[in-house]
Amino acid sequence: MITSLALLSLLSSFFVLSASAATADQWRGRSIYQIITDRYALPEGADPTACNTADQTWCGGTWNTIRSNLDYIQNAGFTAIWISPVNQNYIGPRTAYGDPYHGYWMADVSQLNAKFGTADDLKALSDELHRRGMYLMVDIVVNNVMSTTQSLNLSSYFFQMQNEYHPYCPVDYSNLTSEQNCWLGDTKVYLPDVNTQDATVVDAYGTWIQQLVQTFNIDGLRLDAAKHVNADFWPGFCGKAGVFCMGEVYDGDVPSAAAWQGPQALDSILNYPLYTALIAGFTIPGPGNMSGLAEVVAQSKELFHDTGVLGNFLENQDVPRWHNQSVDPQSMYNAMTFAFMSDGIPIVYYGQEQGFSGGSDPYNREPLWPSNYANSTGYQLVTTLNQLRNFLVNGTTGWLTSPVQVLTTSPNGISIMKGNVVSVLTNIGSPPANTSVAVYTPWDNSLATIDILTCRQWAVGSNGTVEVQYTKGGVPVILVPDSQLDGSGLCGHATTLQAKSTTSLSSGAADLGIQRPTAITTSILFVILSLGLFMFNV
Ligand code: ABC
Repeated sequence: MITSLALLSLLSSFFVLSASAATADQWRGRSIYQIITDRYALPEGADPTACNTADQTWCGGTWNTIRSNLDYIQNAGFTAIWISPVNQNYIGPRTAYGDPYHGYWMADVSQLNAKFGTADDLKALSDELHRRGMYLMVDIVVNNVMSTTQSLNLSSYFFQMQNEYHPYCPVDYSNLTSEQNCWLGDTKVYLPDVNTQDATVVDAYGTWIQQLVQTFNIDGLRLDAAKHVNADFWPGFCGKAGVFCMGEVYDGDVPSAAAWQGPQALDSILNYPLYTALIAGFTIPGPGNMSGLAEVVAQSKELFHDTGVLGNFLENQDVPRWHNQSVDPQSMYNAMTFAFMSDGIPIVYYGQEQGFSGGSDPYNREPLWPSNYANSTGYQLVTTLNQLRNFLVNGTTGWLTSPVQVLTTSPNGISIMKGNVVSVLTNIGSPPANTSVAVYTPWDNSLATIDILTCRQWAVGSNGTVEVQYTKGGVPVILVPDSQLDGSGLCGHATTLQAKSTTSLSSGAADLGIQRPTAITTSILFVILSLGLFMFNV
């Protein structure tokens, strides 16, 4: 006869499990805001002028300051956040690359990173996100630890046996075995490679990630340096985690990147092939390679297991800000519209919505607080893109799972259609231009459509053509049949989702009708249980 305690813990672990086991399908309709925890918000009274990216040191952001500034993210329509790694980092003298303010320099992963807060702080952040119907994605580093020397002081790590690490060799990127068994980093800061082929390591990592996910109710994982770990490690690891896994495969080539998505490896990867093609298509000045972008879309649909859950981004902590590579704001606005209106989960890197323009690491990790979290043009565009996408995900059927198709490409533009939404995008830039593009849509003549970004009416012409003039400059255009906007809250249409979206709705939940057990329901069920046990005198 199972004891009361065993039964209780079984039941409570069931609730924890059910509460956070977010799958790829539940993430498909989400929109992610990526945060460098140290750089998002300061505690009350902190000096807002003290943070200088060149110093490569801590500026003061924590899990608590994220929690107390979630409105800025939720009001922009995001339904998930991705935060920096949460585990203990190197503690020691400053290195040639400064201090581990970014969270990637692992020491003992079984401990939390006290620089960002306590276990209760991380739980509080997770609970507050879930109260708002938002998901928590945590960055996880299993490929390596960090060391200032080639010989490891094993006592400072989770794995303390020499054979649990691969011997030192620098990564040779032309050789897969070297990429997976040699050490990232360099001789100033070593990143000793963990032996993820070792059975003890595999088991310990499995138990560790299961506990971390359950303890903090994590909904998804961003897996650092995923291509530097043997692919067959991931299904077991993610199985143990029981949540959506998005791997970092820093590779712009579709065939080699696509090999990392699927039952043999990962649920998803960061879409570096799309990033590389968006840069080549939309940066000004730039190659303006729109046909290359169309090619990547076609190849991706053919080779990726599921383009709908790939992570679409324009910026992150490893690449220069978009505005550093392309000053004209319209180039980012058009590229961002592509990322939101195509297949995949849109990811916005903090500060992108404020037009930050830092260069390579460390200059692309600027503090956000000097922006005063302003309702900037970029912030407004992101908010509208999220509002439309959340409506298409929750208020319509079929948009999320209908594969994107390229309607037209030209040297200065590309038009895509997903579901019944046509996006006409260009790289001609801000200056008004006496040019236009004709887009052939499958729509009937005289169909009334609305451009979501200007709320202007557009009538479809003969043969389903829509003519886009650039007399006001190269702004993105998103056309939706007017009749399909009821309930969206956009362009004067009533809203049926507004109330839900700011409270409990999560893009996935609406579709699948799953409501997270709130604290109240859980405790009621708990009381019923303990009553039951009492009655049965178990
Ligand atoms: C520190 C300094 C840097 C200095 C570096 C040596 O040391 O700050 O200035 O250059 C963390 C910190 C960094 C820190 C590093 C090392 O640790 O955030 O500040 O840099 O100490 C992940 C994370 C990243 C993190 C680490 C390490 C890994 O996102 O933030 O860095 O934990 C490779 C890895 C990738 C890694 C990335 C930084 O390096 O694969 O996991 N990112 C080619 C290779 C890629 C390689 C990339 C950049 O170059 O194929 O594997 O990424 O080095 C495309 C091609 C790509 C090609 C790119 C360049 O061009 O398709 O294949 O990528 O067209």
